[in-house]
Amino acid sequence: MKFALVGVGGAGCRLVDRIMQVEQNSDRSFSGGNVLAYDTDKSIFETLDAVPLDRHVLVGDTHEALGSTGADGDIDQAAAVAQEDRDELHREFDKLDLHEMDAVFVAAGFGGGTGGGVGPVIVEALTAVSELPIYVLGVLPTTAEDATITVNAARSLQSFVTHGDNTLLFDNESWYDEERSLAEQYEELNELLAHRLLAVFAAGERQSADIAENRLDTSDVMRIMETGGVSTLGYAEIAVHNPTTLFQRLRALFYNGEEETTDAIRITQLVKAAANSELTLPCDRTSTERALVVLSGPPHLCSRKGFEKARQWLEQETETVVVLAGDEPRPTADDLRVAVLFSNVTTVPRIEELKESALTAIRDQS
Ligand SMILES: Nc1nc2c(ncn2[C@@H]2O[C@H](COP(=O)(O)OP(=O)(O)OP(=O)(O)O)[C@@H](O)[C@H]2O)c(=O)[nH]1
Ligand SMILES: [Mg+2]
Repeated sequence: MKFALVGVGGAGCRLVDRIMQVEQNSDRSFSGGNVLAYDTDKSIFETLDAVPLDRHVLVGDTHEALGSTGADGDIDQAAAVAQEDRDELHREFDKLDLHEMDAVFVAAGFGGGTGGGVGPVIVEALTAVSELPIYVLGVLPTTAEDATITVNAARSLQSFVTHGDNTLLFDNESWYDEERSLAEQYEELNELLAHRLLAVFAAGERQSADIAENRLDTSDVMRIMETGGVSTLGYAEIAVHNPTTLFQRLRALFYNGEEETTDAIRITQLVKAAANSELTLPCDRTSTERALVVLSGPPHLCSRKGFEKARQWLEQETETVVVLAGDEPRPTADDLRVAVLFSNVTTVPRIEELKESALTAIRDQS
């Protein structure tokens, strides 16, 4: 799938920058440089490595209400400024070659003033000007952060889900290490999310792609995302011995006569491990509406039988009729990777908790 990337606020810009770095260091092309980074705080732009200068968009610099460090957690102020400067913000969309894209991802930290305030305005505007699906890549805060951040996140979640076509979430609370400061872990967390996201959405965008057995189609990914609502990703990988020459392969076959069965079992186990892995947003898997499973690795080790069995298992496990599957061949790889996308999950304890904490915080303030 080809998708444009739009980052809003600190978390959004850092995430987009990380995803672009992965793209530049790989043989894949998915955004093709179609990127924008919006923030009310200009200091963020100096920290970006991959997003080029002409794609940095400073929001609200003519508004005195915003100080030199931007919205600073004030979601209402940020949203008001974005609404006022709407036309200027939209003009930047012209830099994106949307005709070449299948979708747009708008990334933001939901707890931020800028991410939570400017983000939904941008999502709404993109929906209005483009026929493409506008997906949100959102980060939920930790429970240890300020009440303002919790309230922002609960409020912006509502707006993002309303305006976006699907909202893929990452929960900092579930993933960060309490022993260390959160900011210190941003890079690792972003890396982890980028890796999972690309395992699904950039599969098939390799320039040297072989023909896959069961090729993952962009239309399949879009069909899974069509549900709207909130989505989450699971992931697992294992190292494999990948004999690449014919001689090595024949020798492996000679020493391991039951190769095919073991390959099938390995694939089934790997899909189960991915589905049961810690999700980017933990949830009850049976509450998902649709699911997608993507397998990637050396084609001769991607057992078709094992993969189909695993897909059926996932169908039962999630009590879902629509479970699509696809694979991405990487002939010289020495690992197998499986990513699972659960779309429109409705039983999500972290979201209930976030809403309750936000209500308590609002009550305490008044
Ligand atoms: N995983 C991850 N989370 C982040 C990152 N940066 C910020 N966050 C989270 O997102 C929340 C919002 O932070 P920012 O994105 O910096 O806020 P902003 O959108 O710039 O908004 P203001 O600075 O308030 O204008 C934080 O409270 C963290 O929970 C990041 O790089 N990675
Ligand atoms: Mg900021």
